[in-house]
Amino acid sequence: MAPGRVSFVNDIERQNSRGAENESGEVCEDKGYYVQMPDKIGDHPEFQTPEVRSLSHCIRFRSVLLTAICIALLACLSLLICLSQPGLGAAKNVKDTAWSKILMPCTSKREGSPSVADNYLSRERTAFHFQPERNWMNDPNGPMFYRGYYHFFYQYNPDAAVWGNITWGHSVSTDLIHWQPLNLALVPDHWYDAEGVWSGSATVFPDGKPVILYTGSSNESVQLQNMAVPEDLSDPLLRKWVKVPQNPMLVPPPGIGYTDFRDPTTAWLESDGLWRISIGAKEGTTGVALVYKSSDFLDWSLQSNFLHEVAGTGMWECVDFYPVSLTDKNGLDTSKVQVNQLMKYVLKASLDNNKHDYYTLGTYSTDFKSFIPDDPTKDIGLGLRYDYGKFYASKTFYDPVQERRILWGWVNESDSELDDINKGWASVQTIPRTLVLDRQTGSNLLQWPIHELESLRGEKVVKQDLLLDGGAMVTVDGASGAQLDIEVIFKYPDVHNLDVLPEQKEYECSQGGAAQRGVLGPFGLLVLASDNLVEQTAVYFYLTCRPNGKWVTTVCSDQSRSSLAKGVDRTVYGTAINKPLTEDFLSLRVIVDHSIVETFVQQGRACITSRVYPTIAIDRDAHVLLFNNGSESITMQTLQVWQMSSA
Ligand code: DQQ
Repeated sequence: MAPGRVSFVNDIERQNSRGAENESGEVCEDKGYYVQMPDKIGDHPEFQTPEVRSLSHCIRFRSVLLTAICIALLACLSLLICLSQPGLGAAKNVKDTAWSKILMPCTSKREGSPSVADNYLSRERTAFHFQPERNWMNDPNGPMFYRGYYHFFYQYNPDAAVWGNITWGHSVSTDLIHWQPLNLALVPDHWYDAEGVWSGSATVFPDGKPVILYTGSSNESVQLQNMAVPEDLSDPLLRKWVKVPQNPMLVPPPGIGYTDFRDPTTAWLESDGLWRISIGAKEGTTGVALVYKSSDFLDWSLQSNFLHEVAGTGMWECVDFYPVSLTDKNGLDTSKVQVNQLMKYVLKASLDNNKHDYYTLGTYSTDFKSFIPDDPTKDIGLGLRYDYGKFYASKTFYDPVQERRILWGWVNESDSELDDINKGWASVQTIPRTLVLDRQTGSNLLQWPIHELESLRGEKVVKQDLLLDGGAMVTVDGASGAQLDIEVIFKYPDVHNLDVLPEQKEYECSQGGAAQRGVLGPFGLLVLASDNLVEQTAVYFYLTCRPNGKWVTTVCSDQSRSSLAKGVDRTVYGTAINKPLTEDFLSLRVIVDHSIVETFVQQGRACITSRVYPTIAIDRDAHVLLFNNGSESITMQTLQVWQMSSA
């Protein structure tokens, strides 16, 4: 079927120039995020008239009162039911229970605070991404597997939807998709962590016992490394953690600032029988990864050389260090690598300066105990990022059950702090991603949503072999929704047989985003698109050719038209991708979950995560379209769109 030819750019520009115009031609006023409710019944205008004392109003007042009492009683009852759920009260064998179903009335992921129930902000909560029921969350901490359960900890403010009073929240899961919240694992209750229990990692000893190392911000805001162990190893949920009397275990070493020493990695055991950990720091403006070693996990000594350093990159937060196999798809446990094993090491640092997570591939010198990047021009801060959108402070762990390495990343909000306070929550975590070396290129990682996510896939729409002429835009019928998993494959265009000369320039996604017309691109998907397209998030490719004849494929995620709301970030994210000549396709997997659009490009070679806040492209009013805004035709080979259930 040939798609209709429509004037894409003109339509969008016209719609944008009219501002927030709806289908009927009305200009939508900004009515604020809340429907204004009177504070108390007596404030209602009706109750301020002289008739307020009349019998009829008295009766109405009483019935209102009675209704209020009933609601309060019902609320108490549901609270009691909630408290009797595993992890919140009585200890049940959660393994035998369908948590998602049981906990839904109490912890429904989509439930906003009642005051915002009718407002679009209440529709921004995600349905299958990890997020606590309320308040602020940031870095993923200490993911691990213990006695049948995946444990996930996270930086959490139990009191508000903004950063502060940082504790470790704790949840458990058997599939990394459905989570049961537990009580806080670690709270600031000692002088050495009085200003916050900051990020850290879990290590599982060879005998199966887990331990946590974390940074405490002390009562004088000095960053100190501390240890906590489970109180009861027979509890598979590890609900109680005890801080060891030896704390603080490590203080900032000479030359390192008191506030530049944080986020211990998972420890790894080397063939000399010593444990090693790395801690992020900076020396002047040089970002560094320190290494400490220990034989007993209590007494740690600083290694004289750094694991790695890169001048000008500033403070390294949340360092991560692990091996990836050169030969097979399995993940590797850092403590169990064999001499002569065919592998590379990955070093990741989260740069405090620009809030991006950079990784680099290289070797680990067992003589010098230091990391040597394969390509110094692609070192930390210069080369590859895990994700080119909103993504920070990530952490991996080795899953011994399915022998895979899994990555979690913190996805902050990109609306205003006031919106976060009004929503009552802030931040989500990415869908956990498996990480393997890209054996096709040998020079980057591949990231892919864990296969367990597919258990949420429901109704499916498939389209095949569609020629998208220049300017085409095709609505994907039956694919509307705000909870979607989309996979699309385009045929790589015949670049040597073009009607028009390609552009010989570098392409920046921010140069007009999806509305800019080129030769080969932009083409891709619109998601969370309103009927009139005034709201839409575009994920697309754009191909250019350098003067030396080398083709460059760029992928972008354009949130500049994602929302009519004020005060939201409108950056167009993007990156050039490494596409070997042998690959004759371009693919996208786009996971849409209300306010997050997580994109995996070319089977995970690059990722872009956007936070978007549609105000009218909500639920079934959010549509999916294929578009080609370039002048040359593009062939869409296969499109699959699944509706996703809530976790
Ligand atoms: N967040 C933690 C720090 C870490 C930073 C504090 C990274 O430990 O360096 O919440 O986001």
